[in-house]
Amino acid sequence: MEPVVITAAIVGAEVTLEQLPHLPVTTEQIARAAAEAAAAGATVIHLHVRDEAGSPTQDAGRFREAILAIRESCEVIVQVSTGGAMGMTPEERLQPVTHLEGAARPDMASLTTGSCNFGDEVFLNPLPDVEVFARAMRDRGIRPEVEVFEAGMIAAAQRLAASGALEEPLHFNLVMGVPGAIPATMPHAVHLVESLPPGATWTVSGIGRGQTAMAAFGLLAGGHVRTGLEDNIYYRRGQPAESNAQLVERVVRLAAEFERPVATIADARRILRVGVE
Ligand code: KMH
Ligand code: ZN
Repeated sequence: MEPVVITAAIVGAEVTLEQLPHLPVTTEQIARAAAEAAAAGATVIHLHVRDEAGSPTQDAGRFREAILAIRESCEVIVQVSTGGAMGMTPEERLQPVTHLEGAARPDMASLTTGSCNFGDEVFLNPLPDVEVFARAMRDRGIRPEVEVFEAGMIAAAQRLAASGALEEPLHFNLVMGVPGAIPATMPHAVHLVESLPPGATWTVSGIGRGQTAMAAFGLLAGGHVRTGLEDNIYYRRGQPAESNAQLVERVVRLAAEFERPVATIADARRILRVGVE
């Protein structure tokens, strides 16, 4: 089988320092967490950043610092978040795509192609805004990862591909287990994978309790796997995760059991079509 690309979502926007005091939030902590995750086997870093107080921000300056520090410390594909945090404006969320140049330019960016429940809140992504995001990525050669929190988001991505805003083949992240959105269960996972357009690549993020089962599903079904403190602050029930690297190490062990080699950075670039013709 194809090598598995492991993404580490090392910071997130919803996890607080009260919940997890060792969450990496400063530039130095983020660079160290990325390097440790890369050493453990991750080849993609899904990146959010925080301000001085540890609150989520989409400030381009903070992203620039973090991306440059990550690139100093390891060789990975940097994928910035355009989901940001609840309540941010579309313009604010798009800054890491529109405001970063040169060595700080990201390789990839997340792109959620619809709205959904997010706990008690609504993660709002009207399609006209999503199209602006997609075209901004396309104009800058930044590879989108389509974030799928509900099944209809796959069809919405195909509409954007039909209009030329997204370039095929598409790459998807099946985000399963956000409270109020699609649950992290096998039948839902199978349905999502069967709904993907031909030629698409996909990764799966099991949020919270669904983490390990969804990682195993991704490995067995020929997909790729995302893990990290953004998705899961527990290593197992009642045991807080020590680090992003600890979560990556578990995926690497599962991959060995299921005889999936772990992607090198060159494999990851080829599979995700990042920085290759
Ligand atoms: N923080 C969530 C509202 C993304 O990075 O694109 C959305 C999120 C998805 O994390
Ligand atoms: Zn994110």
